[in-house]
Amino acid sequence: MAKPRKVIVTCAVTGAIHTPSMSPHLPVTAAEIAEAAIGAAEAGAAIVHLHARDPRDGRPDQTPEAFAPFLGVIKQASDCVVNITTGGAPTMTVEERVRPAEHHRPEVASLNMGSMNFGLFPMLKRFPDLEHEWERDYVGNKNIIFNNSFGQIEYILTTLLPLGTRFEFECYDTAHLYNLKYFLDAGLVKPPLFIQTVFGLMGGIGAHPDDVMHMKRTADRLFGDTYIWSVLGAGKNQLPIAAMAAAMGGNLRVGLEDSLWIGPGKLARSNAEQVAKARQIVEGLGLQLATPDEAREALALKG
Ligand code: KMH
Ligand code: ZN
Repeated sequence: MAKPRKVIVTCAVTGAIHTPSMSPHLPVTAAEIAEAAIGAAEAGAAIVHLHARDPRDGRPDQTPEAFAPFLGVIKQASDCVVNITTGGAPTMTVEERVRPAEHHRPEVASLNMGSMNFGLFPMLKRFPDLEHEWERDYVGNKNIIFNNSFGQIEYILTTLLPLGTRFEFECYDTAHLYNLKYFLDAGLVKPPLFIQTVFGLMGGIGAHPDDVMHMKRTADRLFGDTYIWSVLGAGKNQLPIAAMAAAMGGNLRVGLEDSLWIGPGKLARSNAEQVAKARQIVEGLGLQLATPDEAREALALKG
C-alpha cells in the first residue's frame, strides 16, 4: 500500500503585518513569541517562521538581539526547524533585514522574490480604532513599497548561502516565480526549492482557486519536480487556500502573521489553534504531518 503523503506545516507566529491592538493574542514579547512557537510545534508545525517585536509597543524589531531570547528558549524546548525572516517589515532596509539571519544562522530564512506594493490599509476597515499612533501610521500608509530588487535578493543570498542557510522563497505573484528561475539558472540557488506561494495580500496575486492553479501550473512548468510547494493565504483566505492546496499536493503555512482569525469574525486564541485546524485538514484528507526531521530531509536542510 502506498504510504500517505507527509505535509510540512509552517507556522508564522507573529510577523510584521498585524499590530498589537488588532488582537490580544498576537505574540509580542520574547516570552510570548517563544511560547507561541513551542505551542505551534507541539500542535504539529515542523517549521516556525519568526519575526521579533519591540516589547515596549509591539513594533517590528529586526535587531539580532531582539531574536536571541526566544531563539534560545525554542531550541531548548523543541526540535522544530527555525526559519528567520529576511522580510522584516517593508519599511526596513535590506541590510537591516538580513542581520538576524546572518547573526543566528538558522536552517531556513525567508527570501522575498520581488518588489511590490504592500497594502495593509484594507485592514483599517476591520480595525478602525487602532490604539497607537504608530499602528495607524503604519497600517494606513498607502505608499508602502516592499523592496526586493534583483540586487537586494542577490545580497541576501550571498550573505546567507555561505552559512548553510536555505530558503523559503516567498512568491506573491507569477513574476516572482520567474525571478526565482533566473536565480536557479544563474546557479545561485539549488534545488529542492521551498516555494511559499502567497495569496490574497493586497499588492500580490488574489486568492481565487484560479490564482492558485495558475501559480502551481507556472511553478510546475518552471521547476518540474525540483521544488516543494507550500501555500499561505492572507486573512480569511488562510484555511480555504490551505484546504485546496493540501488536496493538490501542497504544504501549508498558517499562523497569526498571515491571519488573526480561526473562523468568520472569530479571533484565533493562539497560533497552535490554527496549526490544529491545518492538522484536521491534512488528516481529514488521509495525509500525515511531516515531523521536523522529515521536513529537514525533504528540504535538504543542514540540521
Ligand atoms: N508576511 C508574509 C505575507 C517575510 O517574513 O519574509 C510574508 C513574509 C515575509 O513572511
Ligand atoms: Zn514573515
